[in-house]
Amino acid sequence: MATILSEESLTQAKEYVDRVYKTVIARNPHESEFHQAVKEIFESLIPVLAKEPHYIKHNILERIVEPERFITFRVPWVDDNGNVQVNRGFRVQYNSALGPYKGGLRFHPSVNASIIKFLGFEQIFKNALTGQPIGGGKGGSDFDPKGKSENEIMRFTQSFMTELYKYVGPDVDVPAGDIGVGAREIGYMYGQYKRIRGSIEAGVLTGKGIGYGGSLGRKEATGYGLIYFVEEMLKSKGLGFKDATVVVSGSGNVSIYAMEKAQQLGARVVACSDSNGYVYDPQGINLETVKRIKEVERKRIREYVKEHPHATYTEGCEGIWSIPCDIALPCATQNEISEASARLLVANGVKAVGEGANMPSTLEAIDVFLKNGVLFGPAKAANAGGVAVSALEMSQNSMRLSWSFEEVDAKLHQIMKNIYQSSVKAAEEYGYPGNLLVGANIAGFKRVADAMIAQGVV
Ligand code: NDP
Ligand code: 2IT
Repeated sequence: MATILSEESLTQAKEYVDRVYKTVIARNPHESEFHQAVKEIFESLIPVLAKEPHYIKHNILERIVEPERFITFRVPWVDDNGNVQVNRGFRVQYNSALGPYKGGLRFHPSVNASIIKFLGFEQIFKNALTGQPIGGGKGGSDFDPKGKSENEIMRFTQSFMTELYKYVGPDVDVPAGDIGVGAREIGYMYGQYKRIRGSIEAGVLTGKGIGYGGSLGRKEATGYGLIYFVEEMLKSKGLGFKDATVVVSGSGNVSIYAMEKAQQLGARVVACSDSNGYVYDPQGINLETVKRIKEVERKRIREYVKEHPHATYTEGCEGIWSIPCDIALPCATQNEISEASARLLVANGVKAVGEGANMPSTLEAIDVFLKNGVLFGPAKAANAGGVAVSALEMSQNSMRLSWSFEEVDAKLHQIMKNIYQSSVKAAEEYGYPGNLLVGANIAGFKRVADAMIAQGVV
C-alpha cells in the first residue's frame, strides 16, 4: 500500500537531504562522480525519511555518507626497463554494519578518490540488497594495465598487496575484481597475501581460480545475474529475451557473460565495444571470437572484423547507443550513457535498459528513460550478482567445501529474483510504483540504516 505523506514531513525530509548533501559537497570538493552517486541515492530516500523521521533523528545520512575509513598508499614498482614507477593505491572501508567490507579493486588510470568513493558508496546499498552479511568497500589504483608485460603486472600487484594486506582479511575486508582486475591479478594478490601472512586464509579475496578456493560461477555471475534481473523486468510487461535485439557495451568480464546468457535465452546480440570503439555484427556477435580476443590474447575489439568481415568497426565508444535495439546493457564504465544517447535509444524504440556497469547512465539519462516509460534496471540491483556470488565464495571458503556450478547458478538466480521483488515492493510501498531505482535504493538503505541504528553511535 502506498503511503500518503504530509507536506510538512516531506518538506522536513527534503531540507534534511539538502543540508547533508551540501555538507558532502563542502567536505569532498571536486569529486563529481561521488557527488553524483550521493545525489541519486539521497533524493530517492526522501519518501522514507518523510515516512520514518526517526532516521533523521539519528542523523543517518551524515553517518552513512562518511566512510568508516579511507586509506591511500604508495605503490612503488620497477618496470621492465629498470625504471622505478610510483602509483597510488586506495581502499575505502565504507560501512561494516552488515558484515566485513566487501567490494572490488579497480586498476585504471582514471582511478582517484572520487571514483573510489562513488563505487564504495554504491557498494553499501548493493551488498545490502543481496540479503547477505556483507558491508561495503572498494579500492584500486591509477595503475594502467594496458601495454604492461606479465612480469610488470605481477610486480605491481605484489607491491600493491604488500601494503593492502595490513587492512584486509577474511573477517575484516574482502576485495575482489573490477575493471582491470580479473582472475590473473587476484591470483597474484592472493599468492602475495598468503606469503606475507604465512597461513591459508582463502576468504581474503574472491574471484580466485577454481583450483585454489574460487567459486564455480563467479566469473559468469555479474553478467548472468544482470540478464536474470532484466528478464524479471521484461516479464512484468509480457516481454522476454527471445528474438530481442540487444546491444551490450564493453567486452570485459561483465559484458561477455551478459552476452552469453542473453544469447542462451534466444536474444540477438548485435554489438559490443571496448575503450577504443565498437563492433556491429548484424548476424549476431560471435562470442568465441570475442572471448579469444579479449580474455586470451588481450587485444583490441577491432580485431573482430578481421575474422567476421561482414561486421563493422567504428572508432569511439558512445556511437554504440545509436544502434537500434530492444534492450541496452551498458557494461563498460561510469557515465557512458549521456542524455543525448538516452534520447537516441528512446527514439530508436528501446524497451529496457539494464545497468551492468556501475553508474553507467548520467542522472539526466536516467531521467529520460524513466520519463519515457523505459524499463530501467539500476546498477545497484541489476549488477549485484557478482558480489552475491563473491559472498557465496566466502561461505564455501569458510566451510572448506565447494558447490557445483548448477548449485551456485541456482542460488544466483534466486538472489536476483529476490532483489527484483524487494525493489518492486519498496517502490510501491513508498509511492513510486514501477520505479526500480527508488525501490532498490530504499530497500538497500533500510537494511543498512536499521543495522547501524541497532549498533549504536559507532
Ligand atoms: P573489465 O576490465 O573486465 O572490462 C571492462 C570493459 O569496459 C572493457 O571492455 C574496457 O575496454 C571497457 N572500458 C573500461 N573503461 C572504459 C572507459 N573509460 N571507456 C570505455 N570503455 C571502457 O571490467 P568488468 O567487466 O569487471 O567491469 C565493467 C563494469 O562493471 C564496471 O563499471 C564495473 O565496476 C562493473 N561491475 C563489475 C563487476 C564484476 O564482478 N567484475 C560486478 C559489478 C559491476 P578495454 O578492453 O579497452 O579496457
Ligand atoms: O562492483 C562490484 O560489485 C564488483 N566489482 C564486485 C565486487 C565483489 O566483491 O565481488
